[in-house]
Amino acid sequence: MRLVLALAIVAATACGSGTTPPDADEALACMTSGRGDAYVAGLERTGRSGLLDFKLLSATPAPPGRFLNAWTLQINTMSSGVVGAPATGAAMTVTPYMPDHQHGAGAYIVQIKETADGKYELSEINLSMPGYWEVTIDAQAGAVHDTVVYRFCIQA
Ligand SMILES: [Cu+2]
Repeated sequence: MRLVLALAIVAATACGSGTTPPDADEALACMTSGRGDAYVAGLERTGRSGLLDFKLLSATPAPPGRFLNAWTLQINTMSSGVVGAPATGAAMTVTPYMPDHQHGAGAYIVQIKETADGKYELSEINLSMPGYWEVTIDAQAGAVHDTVVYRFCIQA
């Protein structure tokens, strides 16, 4: 009975409102588990389908931090593992998600603007809590569709 009550309290406070202090322990647990990507400028990932190449050219702040983030992303086509031409005019959705708490970025919608061929500025990426976040980028460039996930441990 006592255990059940303790678990209920943990569940209630894990994803609390702005009145609860940030959970520094959760950020530390994320780092220790090694689930997050180690941020470097130019962090490159091949999409799930191997059709697009994603390169996180820069992040503000760097490494990604709590609350609002802005990223510059280069997307190129890919064929048989070889990076090709810039993927211009891509339609994209960018979805931040905290799987451990099963919530996203609240009311914030990631803003996307192409500033050069295949180069996209993503802003208002709201990583609102310390801990493990997944940012899924889904891109449709012409007939080509691919998805990539960047994973970061966000500090308090
Ligand atoms: Cu959360």
